[in-house]
Amino acid sequence: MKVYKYPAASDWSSLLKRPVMEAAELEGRVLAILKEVQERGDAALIDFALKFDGAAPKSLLATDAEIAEAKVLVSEELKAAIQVAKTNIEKFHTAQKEVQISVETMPGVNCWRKSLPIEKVGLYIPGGTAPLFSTILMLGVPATIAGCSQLVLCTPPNKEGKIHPAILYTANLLGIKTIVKAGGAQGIAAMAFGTASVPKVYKIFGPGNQYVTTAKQLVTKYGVAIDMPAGPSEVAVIADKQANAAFVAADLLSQAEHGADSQVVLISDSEDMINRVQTEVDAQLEKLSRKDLAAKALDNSKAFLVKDMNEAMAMSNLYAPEHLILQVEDLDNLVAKVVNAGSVFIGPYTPESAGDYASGTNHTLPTNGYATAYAGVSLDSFIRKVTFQKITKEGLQKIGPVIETMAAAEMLDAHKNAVTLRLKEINK
Ligand code: HSO
Ligand code: ZN
Repeated sequence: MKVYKYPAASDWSSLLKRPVMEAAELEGRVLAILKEVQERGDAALIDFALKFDGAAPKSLLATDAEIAEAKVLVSEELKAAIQVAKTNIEKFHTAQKEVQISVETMPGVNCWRKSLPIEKVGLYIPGGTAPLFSTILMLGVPATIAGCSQLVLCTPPNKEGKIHPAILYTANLLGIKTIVKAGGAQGIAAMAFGTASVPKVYKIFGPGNQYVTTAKQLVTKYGVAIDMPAGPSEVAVIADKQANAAFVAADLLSQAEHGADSQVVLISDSEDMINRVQTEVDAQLEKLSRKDLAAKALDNSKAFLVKDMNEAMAMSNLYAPEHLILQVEDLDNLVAKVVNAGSVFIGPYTPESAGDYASGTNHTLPTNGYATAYAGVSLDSFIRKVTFQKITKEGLQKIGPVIETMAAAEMLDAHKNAVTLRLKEINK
């Protein structure tokens, strides 16, 4: 980690810049994949699996036999852990249901809003170096609570043309019927356009590599919605002198191990703390199975020494991290000052891993500074709030003249007439 001591506030935004992706070249390659899938459907998916994943799957959809096999392969311990996580995520997301309230804005003018589920949703689950079956819980649980009627899951097959057992097990546990062996941009294309085996969906969710991210962005041009724009995963930790350096280091490393492009930021008002964290990071890194990936991420990571905790929070708010971890003495004071962050982890015993897996909050969060404007995935991401209104005769007599006056001023006669005709009939 490179250490920056007391950087001037005017330099903060350039110091906190995320690396930019080479978009143009990638876009061309991804567009070609989208086009192939759009034109050749299932046949293209099989060809791409052979080319990118190393095997052509015998069937594009996971079979009952494969699901049965996965149930045997997943340990009882893992099944029990998944169950606890699922229950907590269910509790937290069920509580997000809104009670429908009808508002009488004027006598006889009633307006209300109803949450309607998005009927068809697509969940992308990365395979690759880490099979993120926890993401199935984060997307599948709220989709089910929302009442989405069709859930389609796409994930890359391995070299045997199969899906990782924990992914299959979790998807089946949630009752997801359509589990497709298609990863990368081709998986996104399949859900966006539909193929003989893959139903077309209205909204696509989930993390992925640069191909997946670019594909998601591109299919929005075809009328498909996406959860949010995404970039590499990131964390900022604010730690003061009394923080536990080993805990801080472990949290930084847990983010760094996601990938070489992960972003890790430490902000402290204590130089001694920064030094101790560095020592701990070096020691803990050695023991990690993914130490090469984590080390690469750490190479691009930064530690900032700042004047005090106010400055630390101001810097974090400017960075708008996906995850923000606070390990400071005066927690309440600092928590109150959080403005921009995807999800906040408070105190020494709240590691990011808790939210990544099991505490109940969602781990699909805005990266790349989008925490300034986007929230993470929640129940709301799977519904549309549709407005309804009903006006009585008396109501229209009250509000009608207002509408007539405004329509006339906008010179929209037909709008005005829609009211005038009715008022004439009422007053007959
Ligand atoms: N930290 C990741 C989520 C995750 N971690 C899944 C482990 N598994 C992005 O929020
Ligand atoms: Zn994680």
